Amino acid sequence: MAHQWRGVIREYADRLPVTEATKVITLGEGGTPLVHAQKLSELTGSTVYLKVEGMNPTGSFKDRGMTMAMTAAVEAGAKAVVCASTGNTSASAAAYATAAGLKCAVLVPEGKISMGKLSQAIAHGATLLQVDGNFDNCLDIARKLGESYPVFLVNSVNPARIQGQKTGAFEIVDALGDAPDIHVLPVGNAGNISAYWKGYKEYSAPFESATAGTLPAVSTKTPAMWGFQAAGAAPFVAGHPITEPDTIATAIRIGNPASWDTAIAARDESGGFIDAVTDEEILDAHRWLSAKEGVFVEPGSAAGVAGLIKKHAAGEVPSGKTIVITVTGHGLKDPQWALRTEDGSEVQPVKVPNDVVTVAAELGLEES
Ligand code: AN7
Repeated sequence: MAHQWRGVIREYADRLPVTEATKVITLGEGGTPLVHAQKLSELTGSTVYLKVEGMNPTGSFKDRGMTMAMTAAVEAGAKAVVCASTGNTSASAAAYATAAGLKCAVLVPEGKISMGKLSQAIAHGATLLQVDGNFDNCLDIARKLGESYPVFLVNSVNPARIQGQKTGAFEIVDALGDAPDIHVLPVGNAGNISAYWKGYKEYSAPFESATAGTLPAVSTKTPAMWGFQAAGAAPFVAGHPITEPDTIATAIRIGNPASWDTAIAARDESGGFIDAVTDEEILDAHRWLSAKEGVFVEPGSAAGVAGLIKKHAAGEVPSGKTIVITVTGHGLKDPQWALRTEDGSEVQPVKVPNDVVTVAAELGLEES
């Protein structure tokens, strides 16, 4: 019988802090494609998959956590929610607040979020304030608002967010039949690497469900977590917060990650690492995904792929393994980068008259 995906809370209810009575706020998030990356597999000699999170309702992985955070907000009797964001969290919060019937305020760094994300927050009716500061400054303010004012904080410092986002790991194991050997992803505020590691750990051991007793282990192993930051915004590589983070990948332009300790734990417990890639490497990977794999992502989302390509060039990617890369947000969020050529010039589509012979000639076609 045909099955409609019910969103991550209902699909994984027995592994989330919800009950039968919970009023679930969902837009049908999760259930995203795990796409075999043919060219990356050829390159590395490993089997590489892309977890395409741009296919979520608002176009990024944030929706997995937002369904939980908004459900928790409603449960707590909140009337309004607030978040700081480099763009995707605000788009997601605005949409889910609308679904929940809550007011939503979002704080974004002025001039540093993409047009697509800005328009989503506005379209969904959020009150959007552009702060004269960076994401880290926005998050400081949002946390203080959550502590001292009647607004519910839906950033990933809210544990409900991490609970929802761990379902990405569940879906990958469910699709592959076991955990991959290596999991690669971009790292910004570090909620996602923390959430994936939590998910992989929970799936690799018996789990005490609040509603369904002891659930057996689903996977036989956990992957090494390989995180990649943008070189200009790489506090984990520096070993300390960065006060002036800078990168064209605005999604991950973050200098003082909130989930610092859990990200370090994910890195170390999994036997992985967190490294950096340059903006140049990010844009090359962005082009690789579009032109070779058929997957359109936003620049920040390409950081994991950039990292894999870089590690391969250094001879540090094993062959014969299973590797999953989370590509976190849709290319339509920030489409301008696709219209730039490698030398930085703007792509100009060729203009033709309304005439089949000229069009055929321009396409190099001969009449058959
Ligand atoms: C496309 O929206 O922080 O390491 O405020 O949008 O879990 O922060 C976005 C982060 C990766 C990094 N890829 O994830 C926000 C925000 C995309 C993103 C990240 C983000 P985390």
